[in-house]
Amino acid sequence: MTTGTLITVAPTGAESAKTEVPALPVTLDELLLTAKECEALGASIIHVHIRDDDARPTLDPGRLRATVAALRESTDLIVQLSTGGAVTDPEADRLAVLDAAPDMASCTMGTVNFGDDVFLNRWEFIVGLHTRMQERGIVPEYEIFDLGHLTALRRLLDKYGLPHGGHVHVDFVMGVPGGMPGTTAALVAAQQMLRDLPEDTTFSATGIGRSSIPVMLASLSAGGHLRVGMEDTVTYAKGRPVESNMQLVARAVGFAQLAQRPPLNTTQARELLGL
Ligand code: KMH
Ligand code: ZN
Repeated sequence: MTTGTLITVAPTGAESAKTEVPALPVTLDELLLTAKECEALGASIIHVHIRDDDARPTLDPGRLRATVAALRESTDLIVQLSTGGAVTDPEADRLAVLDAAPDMASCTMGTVNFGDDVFLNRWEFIVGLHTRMQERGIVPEYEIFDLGHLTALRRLLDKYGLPHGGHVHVDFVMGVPGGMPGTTAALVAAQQMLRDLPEDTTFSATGIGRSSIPVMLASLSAGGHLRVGMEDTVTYAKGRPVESNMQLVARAVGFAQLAQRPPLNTTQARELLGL
């Protein structure tokens, strides 16, 4: 049984506009302040999407490198870069994210309808991400938007071997319109499918929008970990916009403590993830 809880903060994402969500951290200074405060509250991993000077999502290699360096300088958080980017980002730019040499990077395990868009993740592209991360010593977080993505993960590991460090960690991204719903039933179904993966595989879960709280509670009670942040949730409660990422991390920490699974610190998190 897992004793502590990994808490990942996903502060920015690629979908919300700064004009509509003014509290969204989009500059490097805003990101660093958020990172430091979330670490102090109990986050151990930061899942990073960056923005350009006009607050639009970007995968600019120089900016990504500078962001990784600045986060390492100011925090002890595990830096996980998004290779998902925005739905419009080309594969080559998404692969080039790994050149910024983060501790971890996301690796989405299949294509999914994403609201009115399609989040495209071809098999060959997934293999490219997985094998490059193996070569470069980057630990993947396999993003699971639907149950079939776990079948794809099993196939990937069977054919190409374990990730760097030997530990498999997945993140259930639930409640995306087009993916699995953010319900306890779906979380349990996804957890059951982990039986086909290495025995010590760990999972975190995040619920988009109003599924945030049910998914957190389901994940904690099933022995899973938590991801929260304004990438996934911009409404704290009915009629109440999220004020900051810290507000979401503080709520997640409170739930984890209630479940008697307090947050793992960054050293414990690195140990668990094989970093
Ligand atoms: N922005 C979504 C299209 C990831 O970061 O790897 C994809 C996403 C997943 O956020
Ligand atoms: Zn993301």
